[in-house]
Amino acid sequence: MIDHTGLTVSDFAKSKDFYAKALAPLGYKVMMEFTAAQSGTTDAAGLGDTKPDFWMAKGPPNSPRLHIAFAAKNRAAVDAFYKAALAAGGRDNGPPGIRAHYHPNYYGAFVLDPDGHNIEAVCHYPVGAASKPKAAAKSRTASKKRAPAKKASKRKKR
Ligand SMILES: N[C@@H](CCC(=O)N[C@@H](CS)C(=O)NCC(=O)O)C(=O)O
Repeated sequence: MIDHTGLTVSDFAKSKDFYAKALAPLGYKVMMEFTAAQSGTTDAAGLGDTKPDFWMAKGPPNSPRLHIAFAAKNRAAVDAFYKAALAAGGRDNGPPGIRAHYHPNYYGAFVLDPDGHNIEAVCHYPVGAASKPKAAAKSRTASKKRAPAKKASKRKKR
């Protein structure tokens, strides 16, 4: 399980503004920020919902570009991300819609950030099942048969 991740950006102020606006529809905001003097390395900012799990730092942009996908609670949030990201200066890399080659309920949108990093918002839930992870998981694994659960072996008490 990933706790937090990050990327490097060439224009820190520009990218911070881009991500703050693009990710707002997904519930993200800038939660922490350090100057180079404070961190001892470089300017950095952490965005998140309840904790800063997505970081950006000023520096030569990662090459080749990174791909980072953010979870959206429903398809409307994916649409809103796409609109906000383009309005914030992102470049279109795939409008909101189903990508059935991933799975039948994979609804995503793709935008390139100011450095060309491929940023996505994705909702895995079927329509009407938003915010119900169990329903989404069921829809993703419906075709897979489960192996019968093994009985727990009884341990002798000492
Ligand atoms: N333009 C494509 C973008 C698809 C895309 O970027 N998919 C991701 C995986 S979900 C990917 O291939 N990332 C690799 C990369 O960006 O190099 C679309 O709209 O479907």
